[in-house]
Amino acid sequence: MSSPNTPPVSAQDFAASILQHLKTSLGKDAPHASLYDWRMSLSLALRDLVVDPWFESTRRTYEARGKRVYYLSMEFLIGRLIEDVAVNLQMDEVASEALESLGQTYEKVVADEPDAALGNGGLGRLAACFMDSLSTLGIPAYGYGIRYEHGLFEQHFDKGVQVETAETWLEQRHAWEFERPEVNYPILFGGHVADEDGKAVWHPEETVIASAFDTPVVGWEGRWANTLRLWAAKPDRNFDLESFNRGDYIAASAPEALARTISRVLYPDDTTDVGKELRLKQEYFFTSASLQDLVRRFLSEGGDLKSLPDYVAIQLNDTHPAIAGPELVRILMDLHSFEVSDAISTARGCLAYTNHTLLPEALERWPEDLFARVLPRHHRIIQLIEAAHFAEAGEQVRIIEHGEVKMGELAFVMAHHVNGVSALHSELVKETVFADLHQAYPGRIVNQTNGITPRRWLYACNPPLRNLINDTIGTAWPDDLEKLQGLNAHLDDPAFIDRFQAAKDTNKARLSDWLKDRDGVSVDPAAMFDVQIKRIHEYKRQLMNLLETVALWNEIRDNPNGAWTPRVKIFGGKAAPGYVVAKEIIRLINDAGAVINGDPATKGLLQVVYPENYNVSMAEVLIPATDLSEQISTAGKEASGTGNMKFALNGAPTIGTLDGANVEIRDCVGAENFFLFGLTAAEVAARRMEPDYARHAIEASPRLGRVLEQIRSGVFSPSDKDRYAGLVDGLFNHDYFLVTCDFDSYFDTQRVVDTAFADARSWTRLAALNTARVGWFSSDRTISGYARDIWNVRSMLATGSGDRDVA
Ligand code: Z2T
Repeated sequence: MSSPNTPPVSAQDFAASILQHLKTSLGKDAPHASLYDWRMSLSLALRDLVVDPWFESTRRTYEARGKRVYYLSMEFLIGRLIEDVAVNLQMDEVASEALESLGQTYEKVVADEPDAALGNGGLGRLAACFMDSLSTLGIPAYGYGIRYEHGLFEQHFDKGVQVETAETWLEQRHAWEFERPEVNYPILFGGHVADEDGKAVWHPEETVIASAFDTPVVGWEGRWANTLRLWAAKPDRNFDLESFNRGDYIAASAPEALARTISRVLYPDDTTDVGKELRLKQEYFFTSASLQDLVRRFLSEGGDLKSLPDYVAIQLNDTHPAIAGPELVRILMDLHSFEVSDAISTARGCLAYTNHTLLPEALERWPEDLFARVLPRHHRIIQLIEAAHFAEAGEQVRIIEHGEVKMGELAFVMAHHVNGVSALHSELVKETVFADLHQAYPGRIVNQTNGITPRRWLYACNPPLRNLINDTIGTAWPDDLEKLQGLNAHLDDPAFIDRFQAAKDTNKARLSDWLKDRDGVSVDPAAMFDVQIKRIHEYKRQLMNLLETVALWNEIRDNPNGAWTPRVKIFGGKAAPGYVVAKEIIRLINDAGAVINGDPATKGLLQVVYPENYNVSMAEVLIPATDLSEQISTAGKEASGTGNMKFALNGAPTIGTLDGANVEIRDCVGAENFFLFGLTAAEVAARRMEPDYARHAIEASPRLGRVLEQIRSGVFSPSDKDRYAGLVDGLFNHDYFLVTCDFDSYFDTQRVVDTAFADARSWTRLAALNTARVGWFSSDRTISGYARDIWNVRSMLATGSGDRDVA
């Protein structure tokens, strides 16, 4: 049995509910229903079961009048929801049984759901995991974001080159949301600020309407459900009737189209932001709508805005919603007659800011003239905020400088707490980007190491391992993940290790079938599945992985009778469309893969696989099937990583650097159980000071030199021999991410991995040990930390054991 609790509905009743929806919601009878019809009916039948817990949670929240959390995020990378909702309601087996009884295949219906890809990568997926944990912990919370019409682009390979096409998830009805046509707020842009009777008055020029769509987010065992409220942009009047009556239909619909562009598409840049006006408008659009909504709710319950910080905790997911500071000050000053200093301190009492990167190109800055044109009132308010900050802390750090508005500094100054996302990252935040502000406001920077929801990232995506864990330590672990430590006592039990291996084998076979069906690619499930899946970025060093792959290829060819450990190197990930080097790296992986995979000399020993269009659903298939997790970023660059946690939890040991949360994962699993290599963050900084460090590293490594020469000379691009000359020259001349310096250490450590993997039993023990020891990385732990250290909010779920007492 895999469901710990009794499902709320029998398979028979649930099948009846599905049929009812097929009839009344889809207008079909069973013989004529398409896969889409079945999927919608199943989704709606599941959604019905969420509504009661959702109402109940909302009712109790209003009654309790306690503090609520508002999580403002430009991105929510949700993925599919059928399995997620079914699992949280213990309805997964019932749903499957009900569909079978209707002649349908549950897995097929589940796979028909498009991914809700309203995010780029880690930051957006973290927001989705946090929503799951907030509900599981029973913390009254709202997620606020944008209902993008087009999520993250779809990736195709055309002769190995990434090509992007629009993602269209909303072309079909989205089963999970409830439209709230009555929840509308005007969002104002542009115009000018006039001084009227000593008061600054904003006369905006443009209005766009933010309209709400709510998705219930149900937690574990349906005990609690919060709301994810996403805003869609609409014109403030439907169309220009005058033009319409004149017969100028195109002109009549122009303002409508313009307004709607604001929620049209997700910007596909992860850590490389660009100062585009539309992006600024998106940020202000959803932030202003969210603040107007929470202030209205607070006032409608009779609140006095002076006490807003006692009732409202607003978390800014990076600087994208940092305009919340000046916007809340504006609402308090311009609409509710607060004095400047009261407005600022009240706003600061509500706001906290999470930093997700140290990469300078990702720290948002807006040209001041653009900013002042789009948000003239906020431009003035930021000057007031800066003046108040100078008075408080001295004039060391400016918010507006060199004709730019610096959103990181703004968010920092307007937040009562600022947090990093791993222990190392939070220390580096104090030492680097915000060193001066840290001096000025000691104690403001805190750490909350990221986490992942174990419901999606183990329970739902890995049934064989879930069942083994249930059989071994019982079923209390999904919302108390440290219970996995109970597996430690079984690590030396051969029967347990056999079953762990069998679970991994099942997952590897499933991945093999998936690759065959989807891409026609055959892989050997007995080989080591070595996986690197994440956005393509120079700092994440997919290029180093590829160089190691080529070096290994050379080595096998030189020594064909060696005792090689067969490997399948699996890559997955998208590059930002404008990121030229990242796209070259993708092409090189595909080009090199084609040559290596076609080489009879290494067949069965080395294979490169790069499935198109990596997304959340693909991760759910790949991660449970992984033998080796690649976490090889340049130390000091990956703020945390969260994929690293998902792999370890699913029994994949890590090869990695001392970066981000890798450090804490290694602490949990034990240094002897982690394949560490490479320079530390401090050594990286020192090495960059040495002249010609890359050239020296290449000269010292004949193995690396040979690989670079092969790539440069066109071994993998015979029809276009110079294709990668620029990429290789880049490594010689400005290898900012130290691929060359860490290469030998990485290669050597991979050979240690080869040897370790060859001993199947001890490798499986290592894999199981990973699962047993990384329960700390549950996002329930992370959210409990935010609740206690930053938000000062409490769980609404009374439990006898006090397990879920988060504050
Ligand atoms: C993102 O996914 C991350 C950082 C960003 O900085 C932007 C995006 Cl879209 C602005 C990632 C980090 O790179 C990763 O290390 C971290 O685990 C993740 O955010 C969640 O904190």
